[in-house]
Amino acid sequence: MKLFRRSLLAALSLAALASTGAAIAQDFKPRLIRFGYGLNEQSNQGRAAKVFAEAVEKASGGKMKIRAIGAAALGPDTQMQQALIGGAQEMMVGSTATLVGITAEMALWDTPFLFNNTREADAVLDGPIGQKVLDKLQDKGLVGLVYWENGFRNLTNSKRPVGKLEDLNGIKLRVMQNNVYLDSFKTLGANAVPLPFSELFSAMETNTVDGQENPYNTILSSKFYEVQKFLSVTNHVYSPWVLLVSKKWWDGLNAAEKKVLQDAARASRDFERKDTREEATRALADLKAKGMQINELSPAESARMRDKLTKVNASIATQVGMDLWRDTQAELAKLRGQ
Ligand code: TK8
Repeated sequence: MKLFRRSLLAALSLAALASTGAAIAQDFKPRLIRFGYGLNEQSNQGRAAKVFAEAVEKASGGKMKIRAIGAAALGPDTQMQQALIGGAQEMMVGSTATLVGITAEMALWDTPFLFNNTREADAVLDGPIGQKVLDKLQDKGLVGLVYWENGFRNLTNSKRPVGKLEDLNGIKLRVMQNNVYLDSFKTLGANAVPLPFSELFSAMETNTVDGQENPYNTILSSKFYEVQKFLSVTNHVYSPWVLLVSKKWWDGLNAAEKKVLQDAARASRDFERKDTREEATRALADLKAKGMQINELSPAESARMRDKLTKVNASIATQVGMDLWRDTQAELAKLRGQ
């Protein structure tokens, strides 16, 4: 009888092992993970947050539960970052641009026209350079898991069509809260005003600002077309989002729990990029149908904008460090077959 019981137990634990893969069920403690983000549930960010949540719950046998909270209900990016650092919130996804005050190396991603296309963006962000920048977060109390795509940014405003640089003169333009964005748009002649994303819609509605810049997906999902008439196709910078974990909380997880989050993060990244790109290909037509007037910049005007913006590169290089800047340029040259 005793022997029988022992072999039954052995068989049961073998079955448990088989059903959860390498990890054993008791490796997962019940955990509630507050995961904040800034856009609404119907956005690309919201859809990918859901995919992440489902992947985590499934891989942990329902033990690790993600409570995804969108629309900046837990506060704008900067506030959530502080909550993560202090351990009052477990996870978030947000713009790398709002992290520059914490980790200067993040300014690398704000370099105007750094990437020519998403192939270059994926290669650099997912490669050693992207990882190096993520690793810098650790000293500041944050763990960066993966980059999602926010996308190439385009300019909108409610004043006038912007088809050349001079049209930007005096336009009150909301920018993300960091010095690179502020410098970039001042250089272009706009009256740049830093504001958190969560305050942007009402600032445009009340004409506190005239315009803003974001990828097509966000202009669509945040209904900016309701308060912005003109869209200029500038593609002036590729913006990543970054999936962040509170280091304080992360350090209390065991290896199996960390692996669940890392694997789910990668799965959500692959889903998010595909989903975002699909939506972006349709979005311009959708925005036109919603009544926006689209202005394509002539190649000559694009080149003028690009030239002007290269003025900010020197200060970005100083901010992120010359080694990182040079490594990135070298990596891009390699990717471009130069
Ligand atoms: C959402 C923001 C947004 C960003 C911005 O929280 O602030 O304009 O592009 O995606 O992170």
